[in-house]
Amino acid sequence: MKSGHAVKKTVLFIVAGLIGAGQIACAADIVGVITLKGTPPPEKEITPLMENPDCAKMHTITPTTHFYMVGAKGELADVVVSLKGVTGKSTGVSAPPAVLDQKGCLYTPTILAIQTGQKLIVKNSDPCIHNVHATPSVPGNPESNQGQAPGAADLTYTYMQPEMFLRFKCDVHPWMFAWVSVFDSPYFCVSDKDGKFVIKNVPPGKYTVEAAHRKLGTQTQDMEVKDGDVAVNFTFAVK
Ligand SMILES: [Cu+2]
Repeated sequence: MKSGHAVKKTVLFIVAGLIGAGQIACAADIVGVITLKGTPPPEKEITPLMENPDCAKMHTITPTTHFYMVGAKGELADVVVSLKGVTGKSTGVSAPPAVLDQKGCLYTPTILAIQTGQKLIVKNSDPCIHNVHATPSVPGNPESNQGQAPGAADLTYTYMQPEMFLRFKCDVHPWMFAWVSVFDSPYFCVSDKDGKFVIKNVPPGKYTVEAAHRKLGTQTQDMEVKDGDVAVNFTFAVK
């Protein structure tokens, strides 16, 4: 009797395993590399930062803008890649919070992406005050403007409407910017320093993949997810 129970359990495990394997095989990852052709304009030194004593003491060399994060072979970071027009699929409410930090009188990262309903936590790691000023342009995403003293509690933001490059600025330090893209699905990724991106667990179907760079504009490619991972690469050119 005991062994019969054990056999039943084993069968259940096998069936559960097969169902699990089936689900994994059905969803695939979209992977790719973003490349920049040509030499981008030089980044600008943020000289006002070094004129502010509180901020200057946290730097030994003058920081620059980060408009084109490009590697030796043209690997382009900070490109926001997403599945265009996929809405109503957000898992943001249960996703771990995204974090935007203020460090050395700069936002880090400067480009990030979140889901609708996902918490965005803004930290102040600096020994000086910042004024976090979010300036959305899509109706339904609220503007907000809050001072954050050194050691103050983290600020938390949530946006319910998709928006590309929602701007965060600091009203104390006018050179501080971050751009947060909000998607109504989990299907997006910001390219890393190797220009790579992965959009995970995409259900089968036909999609338009959109790659958006804040300075270089937007490109799209149509593709289909069937039963395996799909590669989609993008090349941007300096205008
Ligand atoms: Cu600031």
